[in-house]
Amino acid sequence: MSGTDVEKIKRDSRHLRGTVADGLQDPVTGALADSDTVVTKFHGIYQQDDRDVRNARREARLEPAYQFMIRVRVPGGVIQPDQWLALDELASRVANGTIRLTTRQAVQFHGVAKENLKTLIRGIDAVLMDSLAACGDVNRNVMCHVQPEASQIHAEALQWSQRLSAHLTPKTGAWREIWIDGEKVTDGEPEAEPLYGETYLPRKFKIGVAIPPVNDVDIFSQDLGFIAMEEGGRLVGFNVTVGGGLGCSHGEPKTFPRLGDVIGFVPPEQLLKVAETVVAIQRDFGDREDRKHARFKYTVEDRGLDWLVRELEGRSRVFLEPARPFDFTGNGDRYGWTEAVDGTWQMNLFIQSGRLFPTQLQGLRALIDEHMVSDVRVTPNQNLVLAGVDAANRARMEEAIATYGLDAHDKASPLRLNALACVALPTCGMAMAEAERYLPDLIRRIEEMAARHGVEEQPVTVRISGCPNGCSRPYLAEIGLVGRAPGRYNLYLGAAFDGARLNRLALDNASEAEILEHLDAAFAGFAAGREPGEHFGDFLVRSGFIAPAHHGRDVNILHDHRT
Ligand code: SRM
Ligand code: SF4
Repeated sequence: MSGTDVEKIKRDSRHLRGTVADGLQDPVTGALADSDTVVTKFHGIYQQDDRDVRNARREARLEPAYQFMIRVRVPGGVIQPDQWLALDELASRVANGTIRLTTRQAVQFHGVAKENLKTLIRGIDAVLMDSLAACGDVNRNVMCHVQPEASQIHAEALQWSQRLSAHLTPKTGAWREIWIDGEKVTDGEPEAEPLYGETYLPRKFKIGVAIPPVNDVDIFSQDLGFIAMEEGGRLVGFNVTVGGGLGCSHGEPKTFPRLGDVIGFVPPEQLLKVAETVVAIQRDFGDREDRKHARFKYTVEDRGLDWLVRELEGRSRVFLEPARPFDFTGNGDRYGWTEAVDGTWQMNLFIQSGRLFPTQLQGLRALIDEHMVSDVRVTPNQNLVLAGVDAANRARMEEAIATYGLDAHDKASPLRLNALACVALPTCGMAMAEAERYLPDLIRRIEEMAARHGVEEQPVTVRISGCPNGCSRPYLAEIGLVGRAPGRYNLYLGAAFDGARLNRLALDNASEAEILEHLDAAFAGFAAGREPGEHFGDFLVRSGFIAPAHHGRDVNILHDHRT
């Protein structure tokens, strides 16, 4: 669908109503009208079909096995116990029995039939959650570093991310009207969208809040990023980053991943104004014709940072101060127990690819039923933190965690703990190759290889995506795989462990055997030539095994170390 088509659908949708309510009543098909599938994205609802049975159904002349993915918005990733229990119950009653934690700290249900959509959405509304703006051309789930009680600054940053989320949520009543109340607004424009207007943004928009030294939110991949700055234990403000984004398309050099640029510093009280103004700038200047050129990163790239700062300061009258110094050490999670400032404990569980299966869900239910946790938190790396645990309950909790197979961080290798996979097949309509289902095997093979070279204890980030959209942020991994076709991937190498440098194409459209052979050479070099404390990606760049990407445009330019 062209950008112009999507713009028309948005304009005609009467603030995201379309004909969704009528389409839900149609018993003849499990699908919605094409135009409504655009509208429902803004409601956090994606129409999909089970791709494992797509061909068989086509041959049997059946319509695809339509089903829906629902993404629940969870600003900062924090979920209250009663909310978690509701999500859990809905997963088994009206979805496919699993809960998928996402790379943006949200929660997804898969395999929901059209007739169950209302039940599911009403279920999340009943515990004061929603899915509005979890997808669509609006500001998405606002991310925040996930261990807010480690210090005061974490708690404040979380609050700011939740305020940002509330401030930038569309004002339309369509979500409530269609899914909850059922009352139709039939004519005219029922409510104002002061920020977004009739056509919302040209494209999705993403915001993250990072707290150095942890870059778990991958701040440089965000359209707009805020890096919390601390002085004497107090949050004094945020460095602002603009123009990050990762999605690109194979063979289309006009599309590329881009790292956000740090443009200055603002005190906390200016945060909402700055965010709102940047969103408005993208609303007014983003490309509304070509959706492949519509992200904010291209607006920034085409018009330049000086233009952006002038526009931002001119509109908001907020004047940026020079950025403050900061340092990141890694973009992964810290596993295991952490003591919070209030004396409680939090456990960061390792959930492979964020997929929680029924037994694990049962375990979480048991922990919550026994009042062992104050809340659960989805991390930016698809893991789960159990927060507010009493020191006295730690041993009992560890037992339950083992019984239900809830965590294996102490048994998993540093490679596995630093791996991410996007959903890909069988639900994602964009997938060109496997990701989540392939990750466990792929990592096992890389683990064996690292062990052969004696570097198995080195943490290395490995991220795999089923297509170049890059939902697992593969271009920020030391080893990135991006699907080309079934069983074939692009291999990218050399990103920085702290998420501050993109990687670069090392193999194009390669088989697993070719990838493993290439990685074998990389690990051999690393084992022989690394300096103390040096990370894999840094070594590959320093040793010339891979040329660095100085700009996002370099990422897809093949660099073969043998030539
Ligand atoms: Fe994503 C589209 C899954 C994080 C870049 N993403 C999709 C869709 C909805 C496919 C579609 O449009 O039909 C995928 C649904 C698969 C499924 O069956 O569930 C999908 N994206 C995901 C999730 C669930 C991956 C995961 O394994 O966790 C993540 C949900 C995040 C959330 O809770 O909001 C997810 N997607 C990302 C990220 C990472 C991030 O935001 O930190 C990116 C790269 C960063 C960026 O946006 O640049 C990302 N997703 C995309 C793109 C490419 C956008 C672009 O600029 O080109 C698409 C396709 C699109 O928008 O047209 C896409
Ligand atoms: Fe789907 Fe591609 Fe995103 Fe993976 S990277 S979830 S295959 S859109």
